[in-house]
Amino acid sequence: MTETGTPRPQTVPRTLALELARVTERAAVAAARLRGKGDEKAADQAAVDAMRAELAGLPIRGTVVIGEGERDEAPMLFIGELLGSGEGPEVDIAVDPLEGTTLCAKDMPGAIAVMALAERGSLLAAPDVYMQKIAIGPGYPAGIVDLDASPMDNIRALARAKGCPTDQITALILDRPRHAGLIAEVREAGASVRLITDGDVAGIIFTASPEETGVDIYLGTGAAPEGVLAAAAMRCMGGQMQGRLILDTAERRRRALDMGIRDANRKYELTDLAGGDVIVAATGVTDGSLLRGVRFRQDRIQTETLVYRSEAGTIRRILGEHRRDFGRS
Ligand code: VTB
Repeated sequence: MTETGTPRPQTVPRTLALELARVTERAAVAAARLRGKGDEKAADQAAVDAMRAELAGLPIRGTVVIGEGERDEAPMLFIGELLGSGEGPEVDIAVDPLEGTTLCAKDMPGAIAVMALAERGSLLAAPDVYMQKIAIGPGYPAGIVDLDASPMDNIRALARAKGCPTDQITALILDRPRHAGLIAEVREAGASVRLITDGDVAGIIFTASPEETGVDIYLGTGAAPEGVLAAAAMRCMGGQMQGRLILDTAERRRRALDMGIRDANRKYELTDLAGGDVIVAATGVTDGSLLRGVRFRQDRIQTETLVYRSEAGTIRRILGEHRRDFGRS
């Protein structure tokens, strides 16, 4: 509402929430048809094609800000691609048609199709490099954890704020050799570590509901595009997050510069990553603790989708029932 009591014009109309659900549903179903087949590329391509086809008909003037890659390396959903019917609001689009390609190819828990649609210019256009990330859920004083503080200090500060000993804190970390030191330090602080093999968009989302997920904090380095998508979801859920791109080679710095990033060491706050009104949708591909995977029934296909809106803070869980030819016609 504005001060005069009239509703603020919506930069991202809320009716697009259902449209977004359909986009990720369709991508998830396409990927799920290739679930467990051991072919990451084919599953990813199927999700990309499905997502792009569905986005083409949306009443938006969209620009891909986070996509499958920079223009010369990705034929579809490349950064800068214009999408939508050409009528409607100007928006930024961030997509990860199949987050967790390996999880899908191996039919392991946690693969999702995810995207965000935001006010034009409000999502960080990040190159596909690594990003150091930290995230906690809502309800804590601003700034109690910080990307530049040691894991030990962050765990202690979080425990103090939560009013519990450090051994009741759980940190979620990607299981990678690069995180060996981080994992050791978090355990030394007394906290537990939950490891995931892939899928840190969901990993960060878990921090927003620690009572359900048991995850209090996300720490570590994952992909930057996923960082922006996770930030968009955190904007809707009210958590805290910071990120820093890892621009450790001249080539990576040049790619970042091409996308307008001059300060290679900048610490991005949540609203630098995803600033304006945003809608996020995610549909489960494989079963996971965030979302149930696609179910192929005799004559129906079932999907489960979460849709988040930053403006009102609504989170909707949508169960979809589709005909068996969903996405094929
Ligand atoms: C993460 C995670 C992805 O890649 O960002 C990770 O979100 C990056 O780390 O699901 P690695 O390059 O070490 O895999 C994924 O696991 C897969 O895209």
